[in-house]
Amino acid sequence: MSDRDKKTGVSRRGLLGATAGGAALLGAGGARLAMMGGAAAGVTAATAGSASAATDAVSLAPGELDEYYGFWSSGQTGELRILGFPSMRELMRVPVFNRCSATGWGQTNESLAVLEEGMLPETKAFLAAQGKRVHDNGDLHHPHMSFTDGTYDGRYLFMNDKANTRVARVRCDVMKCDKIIEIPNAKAIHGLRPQKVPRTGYIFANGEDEVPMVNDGSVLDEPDKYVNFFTAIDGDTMEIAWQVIVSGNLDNTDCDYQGKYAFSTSYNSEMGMTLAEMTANEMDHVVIFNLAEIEKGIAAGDYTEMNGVKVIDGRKGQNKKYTRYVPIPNSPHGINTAPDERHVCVAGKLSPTVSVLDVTKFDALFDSDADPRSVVVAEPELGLGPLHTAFDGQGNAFTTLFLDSQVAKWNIEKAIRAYNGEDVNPLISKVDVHYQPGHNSTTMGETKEADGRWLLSLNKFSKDRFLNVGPLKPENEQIIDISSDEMQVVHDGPTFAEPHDAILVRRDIVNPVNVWDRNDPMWAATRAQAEADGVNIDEWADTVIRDGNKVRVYMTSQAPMFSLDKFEVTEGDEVTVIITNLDDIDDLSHGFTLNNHGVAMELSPQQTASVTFTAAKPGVYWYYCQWFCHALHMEMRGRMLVRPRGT
Ligand code: K7E
Ligand code: CUA
Repeated sequence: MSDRDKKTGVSRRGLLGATAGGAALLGAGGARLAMMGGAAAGVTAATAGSASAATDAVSLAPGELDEYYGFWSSGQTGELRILGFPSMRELMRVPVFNRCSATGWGQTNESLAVLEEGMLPETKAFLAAQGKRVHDNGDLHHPHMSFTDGTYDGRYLFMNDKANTRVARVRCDVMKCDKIIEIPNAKAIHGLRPQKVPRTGYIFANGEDEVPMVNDGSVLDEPDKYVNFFTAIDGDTMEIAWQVIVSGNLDNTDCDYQGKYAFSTSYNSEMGMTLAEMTANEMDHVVIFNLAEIEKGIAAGDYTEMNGVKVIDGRKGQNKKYTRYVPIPNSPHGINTAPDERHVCVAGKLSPTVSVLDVTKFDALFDSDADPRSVVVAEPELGLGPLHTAFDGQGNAFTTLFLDSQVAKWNIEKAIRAYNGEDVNPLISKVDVHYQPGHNSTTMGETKEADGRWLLSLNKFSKDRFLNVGPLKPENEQIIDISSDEMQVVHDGPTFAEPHDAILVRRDIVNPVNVWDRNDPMWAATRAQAEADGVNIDEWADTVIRDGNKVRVYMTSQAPMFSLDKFEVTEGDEVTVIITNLDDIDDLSHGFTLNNHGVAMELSPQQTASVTFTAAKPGVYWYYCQWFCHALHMEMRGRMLVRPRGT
């Protein structure tokens, strides 16, 4: 029990009671958990860190820079967050699947183009029926950077939207989203990972929810008609390369360091629809995808075209060239490839075990009819509710234990020896975290350059760790010093809904620009329109073009003024305001907010952005710059006159 717990009189075990009760509801799975409860006893957990020298290591003096970029998901907030690590200072929010009031993401024409470009036609029609053009929510779980030769290369970040079945890309040069695609056939993209070797390459994306193969509303309770999809996306073009139909719900995914295989955990191998059905089996599985065979199968025409995608049948019992199903206990969740470039750790969730797969045994699995379990080389019992595993690059693994509210440190090689009958204990130590951890992440830990310096535990509940802010509490992300075998919690970090995952990237890998390139593709369409209108948007512009009832207002910003301090339109006009920020000094962002029109957008140095609205209310409306840019920032404003129709 931590000091904190003693103070509040709330025991960690007591807090767990409620959650453990929840597990019991799962029936067979819960019973198994309860039975395994004592399995990992014998290792005492370290107490959580109190203020000490170690906490100094994560705090920075004013003006100092962090050693790592942290790229955080934000769950149902839908954005990507950038934190400095280990200070945990939030540096930036990058809107992706959400609507952003500050930057105009989801409102500017440039962002709408990104949001609409990769949308399926049926979704466009569906949204139109709701009077909308784009979704304004998303559920971003898994942000991962592009790789070259097994480590991060600083080009892109890729991420999923579980809520609306999308995959997005963020450019690391400007830290803006430039591509969003909706994945056909699949539903609820969850696990997502970029190919590590030779480069990214493919983005692997799991469809979590199974749906009837023909989902036209005529099928509900015919489980054999339900299917699920694994998708490979080309990370360079953001087009779908191929899909594989699989058995079972896909959860998380990862791939090897050889460029040959991707693999996904799958819960609900039962293909059940209710909680009881979904947890009936003691064993679910990991699906292994043979990339070369799938590519050959596609080339040879062994696919069905579904909604424009080439789909291979990789269901259990189908053509074994493409997939193999490895039985794993019990509703496995996280799947993480170790920096040793050989071992893959699969967290058991409802089983207290982590199953270790050896990728060097995968060839034999596909070449012969070997027992799929032959690729399992260890299965240590670590504690209750193992969800995700991170690595230190020195042969050790760190697994979050959701139900136990702990992180277990264990040694992969020792786990293999124990599995082979040797009398060794792979478990090194445990530490209490606060509370109920999901993902965890080590510095550079999902690359071959894992450096073993810090572990981040992303805990779902914060309970008593912060000032009470009402029934909705922040989550708590804790930093753990892993420089010695006794792990020590050195920092609490509250976060808003609901980061699942984060990656910690050495700062030398990430090198964004300070000022936009005037020829950035982000506003190529806007530039083409300006050229057609005979307006040079790279220089001072103050032109109003009338085109029927469409009005295009070109202006520029330069602290502390807009080139137009007024313009006139007529009631009912469709008005597009196009602004280039001519300032090219670091940090000199302006913005354009139009009063009582719900219009606001960002204009960073050398950026062009545009926004379209209908001038529906006659009158004078002030527009102003919403980024404090100059001593005369308040004076950086102008007027739009909307004349009544017919005047
Ligand atoms: Cu474990 Cu969506 Cu990565 Cu949450 S998933 S924890
Ligand atoms: Cu420009 Cu404030």
